[in-house]
Formats: sequence, C-alpha cells, structure tokens
Amino acid sequence: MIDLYELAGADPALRFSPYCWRIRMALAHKSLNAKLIGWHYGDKRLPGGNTTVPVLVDDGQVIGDSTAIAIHLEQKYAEGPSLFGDEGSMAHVRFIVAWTDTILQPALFPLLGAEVIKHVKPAQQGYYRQTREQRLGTTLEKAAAGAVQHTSTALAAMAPLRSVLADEDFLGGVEPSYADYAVFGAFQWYRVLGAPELLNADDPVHAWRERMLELFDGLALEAKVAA
Ligand SMILES: N[C@@H](CCC(=O)N[C@@H](CS)C(=O)NCC(=O)O)C(=O)O
Repeated sequence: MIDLYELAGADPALRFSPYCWRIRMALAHKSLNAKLIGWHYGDKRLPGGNTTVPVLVDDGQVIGDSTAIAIHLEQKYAEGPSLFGDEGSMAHVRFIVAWTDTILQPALFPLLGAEVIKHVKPAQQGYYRQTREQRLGTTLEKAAAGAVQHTSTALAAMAPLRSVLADEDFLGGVEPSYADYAVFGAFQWYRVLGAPELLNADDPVHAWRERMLELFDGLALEAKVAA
C-alpha cells in the first residue's frame, strides 16, 4: 500500500508540482499504483514531520524528498525496470536532477510564480507571495512582466538538454530514466499551470516533451490543465 502526498491547487484536481510529477512518473515506470493525496500549502502536517511534498508512505515507511523517494523505489522495487541504470549512472542522473533543481526550474520560475498564486487558497497567498518573492528578489508581477527576457534565458539554459535530445530519444537513451522524469517535471509544472507554449516546434526538446507526455498511456497528457 503506497500513499503519495502531492501538491494540489485550490482546485484539488490541479496537480502542478514539478517534484511531485517526478514521482508520479517514477511510480508508473515501476508499474506501481499509489493512492494520491492532495496537499495544499497550510494544510495539516505531512507524515514524518516533512515540510515539503512529495512525501511517500510505503507500507508505513515515510520518505520525504523526491530524490530519496526515487532511490527508495529503485531499491525496494529492484525487479522492475531500473530508474537509474547501474551504480555509475545514478551519479550522472543525480547531476541532471541537480541541474534541474538549480538551473532549469529557477529559470522557469519567474514565468510561473504569478500563475501559481492564482491557484493558492486565499488564506495561503500571503505565505506564498512572501516566500517566493524572497526567492525571486522581486515581486511575482514584476517577474511576470519580464517574460520576454525570462523566456529567452530559460530557452538558453536548455542548451545542454537540446544538445543531447538532438541525438537521443531520452536522457536515458532509448528508454526514459529518472533523469527524464526530473527534467520533465519542470515542463509539466509549466504546462499544468496553463502557461503559453515555450518551445518552438522544431526544437528537439519539444519532440522529447511530446514523447514524455505520451508515456504510460498519456499519464501526464491527461492531467488537468489550468483554464
Ligand atoms: N527537495 C524537495 C523539494 C520539494 C519542494 O520544494 N516542494 C514544494 C512544492 S513544489 C513544497 O512542498 N513547498 C512547500 C512550501 O513551500 O511550503 C524535493 O525534491 O522533494
């Protein structure tokens, strides 16, 4: 019995957290079913004293942090297809996860913060604004007003991704790996929030994103998108 606590919007069907999407995809990769439990900023405390989602509860074992959850799934469900490949590959995948956390997602965030707050319950909007504006160093609205510049910065940040995906179907090679799920989480965050198309149709990243959306019978494609 697996429970996955994941971020929900004020509309509980809207699931836009990039970190939670990593785990949704990783569970599907291992053909595991989980009960999805929506959690919203300010909701009751998460299991195990965790303060961020995703949190996985697997037969009573509580694991917080998306990378720790992915490693747990890899180790406990070792018989399923590997998320990381061999031991050396895990370090490479973790580099891509770290690139997503520190370069890709921060490049996209100025384009998204003003969208996210529309889906935060009114009582929690002050908390969201204060913490995220501190991170941005400006207001959510000023960041959104710089969309043209932020878009070009984000597209430039994707250069290493573009370079690999020009030759490979997935970051994992012929099959997707956890590296693909980590990077894809950022694109699914953008997509579920209903933000405008970011990628040119001839960008290899665009073709890869389409392949990712089709995986697992369109798991990500079918997710509710903000109106
Ligand atoms: N390092 C964590 C980061 C997770 C994270 O930041 N989650 C956000 C949602 S996308 C969160 O729960 N934020 C709670 C808050 O800001 O209060 C992971 O990889 O799981």
